[in-house]
Amino acid sequence: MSEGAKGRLSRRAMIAGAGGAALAAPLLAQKLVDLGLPGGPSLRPMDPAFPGKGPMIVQRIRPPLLETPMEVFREGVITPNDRFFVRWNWEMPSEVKAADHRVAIGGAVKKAVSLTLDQIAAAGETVSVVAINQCAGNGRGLSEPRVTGTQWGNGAMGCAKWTGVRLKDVLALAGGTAQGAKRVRFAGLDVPMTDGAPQFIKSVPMDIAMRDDVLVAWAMNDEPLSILHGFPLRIVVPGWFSTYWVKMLATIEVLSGEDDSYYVADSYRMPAQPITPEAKDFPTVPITAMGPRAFITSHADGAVVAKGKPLVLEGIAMGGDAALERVDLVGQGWSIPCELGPDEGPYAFRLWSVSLPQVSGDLTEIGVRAANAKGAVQPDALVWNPSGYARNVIERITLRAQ
Ligand SMILES: Nc1nc2c(c(=O)[nH]1)N[C@H]1C(S)=C(S)[C@@H](COP(=O)(O)O)O[C@H]1N2
Ligand SMILES: [Mo]
Repeated sequence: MSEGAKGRLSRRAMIAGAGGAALAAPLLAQKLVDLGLPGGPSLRPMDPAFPGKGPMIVQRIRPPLLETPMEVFREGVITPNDRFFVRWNWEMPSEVKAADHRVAIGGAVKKAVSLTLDQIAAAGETVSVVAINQCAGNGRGLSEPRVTGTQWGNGAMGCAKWTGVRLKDVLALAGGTAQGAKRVRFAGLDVPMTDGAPQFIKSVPMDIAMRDDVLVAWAMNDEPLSILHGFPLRIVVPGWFSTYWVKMLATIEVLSGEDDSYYVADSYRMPAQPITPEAKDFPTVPITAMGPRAFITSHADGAVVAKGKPLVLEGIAMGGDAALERVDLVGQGWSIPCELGPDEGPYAFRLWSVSLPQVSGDLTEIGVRAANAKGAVQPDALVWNPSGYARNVIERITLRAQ
């Protein structure tokens, strides 16, 4: 590993703390944002008072659920740390001491170990990957009919450069996994807030755990992870929804069987086949890999554009678990290919733009449709599911010509 990266890990702050008081601070100077949610209250406060954060849409204060305003995605493919969305299922510790932190590796390994941050950093080559961290419930607030869960707009996503070591190199420090090992499970330092509630633990199949780009990461956009984003270490699984990207990593457990824990066996699952909202008792599958998505960021729904003039539309797109192949601007029965911006790797956002020579009238219900290298294309109609997971329907807006 490079000396620079090693230095970064050991030289960084000994303690990262969000400051419980700051987290509980009243929402001062509230500005309200309208997320355009069809099925219920749509206004949310914007609050700049969270530690290390600029203005964020506050979905919940404790445990924090902070959404990124869409205009942030205009700035480029990297989402700045101070505008990156935050999601905790349970309360997170408000302080973590790096020197005392250990990651315990156990279960179906040759030798159970408890590792310091320096031992993790020295596990292998330091690797960086630019990847989108997207909540499985991103955009679920736009579902019709309404679904349960945090009513996110589309700002529960962000793209960062993540730096750490490979998970497989960390597992090797425990002598490797036993034959027949099936899954690798992760737990953080956060614990349930109510008695008897399940801990937030998640596991991935062995073949995913052994991928060269699945990391135990300590840096996000070249800064140590903040407490909100999982100081001191988090799992990064490029192309998979961030429910698997366990923060404040404290335990790695290799399983020799299936995972029957709540957040894998009972939650974060989707109907195996499309269902209607009335359906009961249907088979489910875990949500895992992401699909392609694209967003118009240059114009909001209802924006006014100049009639008779040229128009440039811009935005961001992602391929999901494969490289972005193309983006098309689509209207009612027409489509125009968009130009793609710089390629930061298959798991990153990519900018797109398209120039229309002349606006002749209203642009009604236009959207952008992304397709990825695996042949997945964004659907025209919402594939509704009871938790609004994995939304990737084409998002449409109308522009008024004047
Ligand atoms: N320890 C821990 N890790 C976690 C979670 C959690 O509640 N606890 N939530 C997961 C979910 S559901 C999401 S969407 C992402 C959010 O990552 P972020 O807050 O860094 O954006 O963290 C994941 N990792
Ligand atoms: Mo999530």
